[in-house]
Amino acid sequence: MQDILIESLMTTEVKCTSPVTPLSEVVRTMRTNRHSCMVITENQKPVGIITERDIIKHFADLMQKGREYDPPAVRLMSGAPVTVATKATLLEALVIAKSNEIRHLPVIDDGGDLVGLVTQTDLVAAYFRVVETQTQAVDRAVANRTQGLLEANMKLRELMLEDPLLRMGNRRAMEIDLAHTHAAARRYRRPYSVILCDIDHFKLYNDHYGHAAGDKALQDIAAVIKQSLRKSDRVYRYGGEELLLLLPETMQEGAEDLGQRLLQAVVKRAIPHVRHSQGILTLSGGISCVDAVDAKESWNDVVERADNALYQAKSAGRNRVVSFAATDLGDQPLTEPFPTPAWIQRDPKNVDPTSL
Ligand code: GH3
Ligand code: MG
Ligand code: MG
Repeated sequence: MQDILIESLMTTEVKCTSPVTPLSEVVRTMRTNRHSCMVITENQKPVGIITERDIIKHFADLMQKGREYDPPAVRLMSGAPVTVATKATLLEALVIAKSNEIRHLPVIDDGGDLVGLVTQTDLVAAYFRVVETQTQAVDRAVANRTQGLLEANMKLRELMLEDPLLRMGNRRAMEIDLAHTHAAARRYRRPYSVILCDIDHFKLYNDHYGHAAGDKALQDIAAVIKQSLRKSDRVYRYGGEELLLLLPETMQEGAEDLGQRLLQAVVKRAIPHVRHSQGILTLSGGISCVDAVDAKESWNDVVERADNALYQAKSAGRNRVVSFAATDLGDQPLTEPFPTPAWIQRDPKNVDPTSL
């Protein structure tokens, strides 16, 4: 699986043009070549992309509002496009396309130059081929009772990107998305935030109501969280009863607002939990934010900070979120007591006393 690299899937017949090309010429070229998108480049580096959808939207706007008929490409194109490297794997490209909800991925070489294009359709088709081949390997191993069954099964599992219970990306998908988002944030000096959520006293819930009810409650909470997210936000199953939210372009305040809304939404859902002091299931959250990515910091460090913040939310009484900004290292103990109810707790050294 690791061997399937994007360079073997991409088309190199990618049509590109400059930001000043008039839209009419872009449309003509796409039509002549039967291409569904065109990449906008400057010095061979992709700086934007125009898809059929963008063109339809432009003409719809034109009809409604009487917009300029033939603007230059730069006026229609997306900002810095999401790209993949030639050496990215199929799984990486799939996660990047899915998490960003994009259908066309320009492919760049080590120098950042445009060298090809891969579509989500190409990726999905290649993925199904690989899964099919691996499934056949498992079937053969079963039929022949060969030693390779364990290995074949493991390889098949490695291909999975979705958690079957919660119908969201699993940890593997999360790691790929985080690595890509972190690298992009660093390249473009953009912020992003991570919220690590953990259900409070969930072991007691399982002990009291049974594992099947636990599964159902997990699904309910996952649904509540999904409903509270913006389109660009992503949620992954981090492990057991822990979910990780990845919030691109979101700074500390925005992440805290969302954290607060999530906790409130779970409280509002009011799933009974008689062995919890509050009588219902609650969540705790740890937030870590990246303002302009510190060159030394890896995405693992960002998640670790969120984990430390979560730990503090638990120690402080649960049903709350604690947040650390990029510069907070998370090694300062919080001073007790917390004001209650406390939906949001910031690391005290950053707290504006007037805001509490
Ligand atoms: P805390 O408030 O400190 O987080 O306490 P907790 O009981 O939630 O934490 P702990 O780590 O002790 O227990 C986590 C529990 O979550 C134990 C485990 O059985 C349950 N769990 C994890 N994954 C699943 C799952 O997929 N289904 C069900 N039903 N339970 C799960
Ligand atoms: Mg846990
Ligand atoms: Mg828990």
